[in-house]
Amino acid sequence: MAHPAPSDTIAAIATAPGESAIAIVRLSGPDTYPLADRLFRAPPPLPSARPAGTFFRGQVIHPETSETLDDALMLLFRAPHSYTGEESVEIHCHGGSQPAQRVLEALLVAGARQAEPGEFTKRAFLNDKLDLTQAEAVLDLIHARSERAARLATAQLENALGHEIRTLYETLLALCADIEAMLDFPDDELPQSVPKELSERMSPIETGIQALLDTWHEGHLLREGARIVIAGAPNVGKSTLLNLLAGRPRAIVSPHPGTTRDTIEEFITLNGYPMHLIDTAGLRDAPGDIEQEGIRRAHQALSQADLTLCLVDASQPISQAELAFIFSHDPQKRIVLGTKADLGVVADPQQLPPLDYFPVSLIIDAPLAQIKAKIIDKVLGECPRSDHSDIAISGRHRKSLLIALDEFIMAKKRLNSGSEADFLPAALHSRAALDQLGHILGLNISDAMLDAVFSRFCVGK
Ligand SMILES: Nc1nc2c(ncn2[C@@H]2O[C@H](COP(=O)(O)OP(=O)(O)OP(=O)(O)O)[C@@H](O)[C@H]2O)c(=O)[nH]1
Ligand SMILES: [Mg+2]
Repeated sequence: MAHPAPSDTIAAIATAPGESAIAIVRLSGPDTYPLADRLFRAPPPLPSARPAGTFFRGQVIHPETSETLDDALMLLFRAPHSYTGEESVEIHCHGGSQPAQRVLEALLVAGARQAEPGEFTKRAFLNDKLDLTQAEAVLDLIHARSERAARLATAQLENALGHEIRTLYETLLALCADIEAMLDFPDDELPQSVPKELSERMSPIETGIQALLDTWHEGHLLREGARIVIAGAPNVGKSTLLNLLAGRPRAIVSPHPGTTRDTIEEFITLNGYPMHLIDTAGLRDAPGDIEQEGIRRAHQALSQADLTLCLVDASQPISQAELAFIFSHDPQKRIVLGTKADLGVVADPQQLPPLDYFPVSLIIDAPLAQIKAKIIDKVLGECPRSDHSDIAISGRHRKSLLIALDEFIMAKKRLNSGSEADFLPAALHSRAALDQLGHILGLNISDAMLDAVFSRFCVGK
């Protein structure tokens, strides 16, 4: 599906709102230089007569009132050597809420159009400056909540994932051509070994797709972060643990059971993985309305948890309700901590596998490093442990890869049958797999799919 080249000129503030030293307004499209000549007053030559890369000072003038809006700097880019691949300029004005807004409004009055979210990057994609995985990496980089997530996004921006997908795509493209060539052979002239050989050539592509799929869990963790819920009976030390992991007194801790009523969320990073910690109200048959609502919210948080830290008071016998709560969780998605071990360890949930229960004190020499290590271990699960991942796919990539793999397996089955009637379906399934790999790169992608990707961006990017 070819996408028409944009014919209008877009403008947007590219920096975050609020007080700052400078703010940047971006302008991109065919009318960039006529607009820059009209609105930017500086000593000659005019912006359009200056070379790309020039950065110079002037005043931004309102196109109708000639009022001076700001004293600013202008940076010039020329197509195709700009972020969008189009004629483009940046106006660096004073920060704060007014200057950039007034400059933007002047550009809109003069004929530019307010850019939609991600439209600059979308134009870069449409002008072949980036493939779709790189465009998505721009978004990942902006949203990165940990250094590791930023490193992954940078590697993807440098095309680590795009390169891998493109290699698979090109190998499969050649294979598709050979499968389709079989269809042109007269009935009995095709050597019997050909379908088998073609099927064997599929194996490395299948392995490649599977290897990429295996990176999804880590990619999901790095992009979305894990949701870790701290839960248990009242007074077992849930808020104490939240504060310990957060490194600050985020939640109120008190000896009175039922202190925490609402869910309390705190963001942390462990080993470079973003994590949302959620402290919850103690679970019990609640006496009051407010506590009942807190417990309802606790259950809601638990239903979305990637990992639950089930806390029990190790200095007390463990109740049937607590055991039932622990066992309601998949062992891969729970850690059972017995708190208050400094008061003596009484609770001994023998029914639990020995490695699944950790008596700790949260107030005397709390083994914070050990607790963190256990959390990371559980959250990463089967994820391959590498210090620096270059490739970890997103949900969109996974969806396409899963369909590609299905199509691939069906194509292989047809080829392996050796029956001539199966050659056409084999060719169609291989093409369908190829299309899915192409979609990851942004090839032959529908406008709706593109809009879905770019609508997640901020305006000005
Ligand atoms: N001795 C001892 N006391 C602890 C430990 N952990 C927490 N406490 C104390 O236990 C009391 C309850 O701690 P919280 O962290 O408020 O417990 P909670 O589970 O959040 O309680 P609710 O919000 O009421 O459900 C406080 O007085 C803490 O100081 C521990 O490991 N040892
Ligand atoms: Mg609490």
